[in-house]
Amino acid sequence: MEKSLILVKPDGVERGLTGTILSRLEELGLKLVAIRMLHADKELAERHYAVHRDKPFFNDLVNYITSSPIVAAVFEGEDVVNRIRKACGATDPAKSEKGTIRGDFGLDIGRNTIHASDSPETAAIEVDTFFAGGDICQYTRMR
Ligand code: IDP
Ligand code: MG
Repeated sequence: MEKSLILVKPDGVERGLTGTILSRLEELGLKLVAIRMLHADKELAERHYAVHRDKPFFNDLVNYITSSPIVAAVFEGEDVVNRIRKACGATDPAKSEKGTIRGDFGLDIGRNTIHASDSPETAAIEVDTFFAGGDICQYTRMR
């Protein structure tokens, strides 16, 4: 079954939005299969954002995601990657629609509250960055 890795970023955790964000995803009928809180170090952050290594905002990105604890979670379900990306809204909160997580809670393009995998292939790599195989739980999601 398709998986997606999400991170509640420092601005989400610090403002007490973790539960709200996880609820929004659970309310889509998606199945939470792994979750942990952590304070990412530079090495982990650079690995997670490796695809952005050459971007001008790379250092800001790594500094921000390592500045305070985050919550990493894995959701599972049909078309889960696309469904979560839609629920997140556009990268820049100024451009994301109301009713989306970033549209409702994002502060600016850096502090945009949530990370979500952008393809099933990326998700598989990102899940492995934050979780061990045995961390992924199996159960039946009731509606
Ligand atoms: P995404 O999170 O919507 O997938 P990406 O393009 O993968 O967006 O960028 C990763 C993160 O880097 C974004 O969530 C955002 O916080 C940050 N970011 C993206 N573009 C910019 C930019 O132009 N300036 C500063 N930060 C940016
Ligand atoms: Mg991305």
